[in-house]
Amino acid sequence: MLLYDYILSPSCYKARLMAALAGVKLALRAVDFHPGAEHRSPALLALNPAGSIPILVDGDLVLTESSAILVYLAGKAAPAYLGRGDPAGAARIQQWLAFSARLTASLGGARLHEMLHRPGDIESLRASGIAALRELEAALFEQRIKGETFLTAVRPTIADIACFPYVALAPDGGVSLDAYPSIRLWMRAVRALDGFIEMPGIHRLHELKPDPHDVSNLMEAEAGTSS
Ligand SMILES: N[C@@H](CCC(=O)N[C@@H](CS)C(=O)NCC(=O)O)C(=O)O
Repeated sequence: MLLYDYILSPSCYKARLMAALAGVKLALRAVDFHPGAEHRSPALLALNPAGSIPILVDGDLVLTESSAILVYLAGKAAPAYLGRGDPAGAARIQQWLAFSARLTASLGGARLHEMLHRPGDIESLRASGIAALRELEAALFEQRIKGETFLTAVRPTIADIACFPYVALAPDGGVSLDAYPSIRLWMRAVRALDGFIEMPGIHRLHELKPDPHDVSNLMEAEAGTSS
């Protein structure tokens, strides 16, 4: 499987992270996203007319949406990441996959504005990002009350992997995560998963890894740190 990839892209990182968690070996083809805008070159537009990365190629199959790539990688090698398959659970995962596109547009847009000087209304991008973070915080708080660490269950699913990167990188766009304790606990749980990999700006846990399924462990760990 070949991933058209850019190391600083949170959307590409979703695919790399899912592959790592699933134990799938990806061949990486580095795309000169910046400054070369290679994702808009004729060769890449032929693969993805939308002009975005990641793109995953597996034989004749070409996937150009990160959510579809997560479904494919999990389906191939880590079906637990697709949830239990009950109608409500499957629908909730889809709900979060759609929500992740709002994170890309808002927090991702703010990050592109700040890091690559993309034009855009930074205050409006940040405001939409903060609105999305508030929704996420409320949902994760509810999950914790139910004793569930992740977005749809006790165990992580592709919903978590789809939402994690742009949230974790929100500070790059000037959006602080200080006001969202449930989000910070959830990010720790994701970073503690077996097989977790880093990207620039998202690091492994330096502390002794807590059990991501034990909420009280996570709360204690969070209380003892400022990150
Ligand atoms: N809907 C796409 C969006 C991915 C996306 O926004 N990728 C960024 C890189 S992180 C991109 O290629 N943007 C094109 C551009 O900014 O020119 C997906 O989820 O795969």
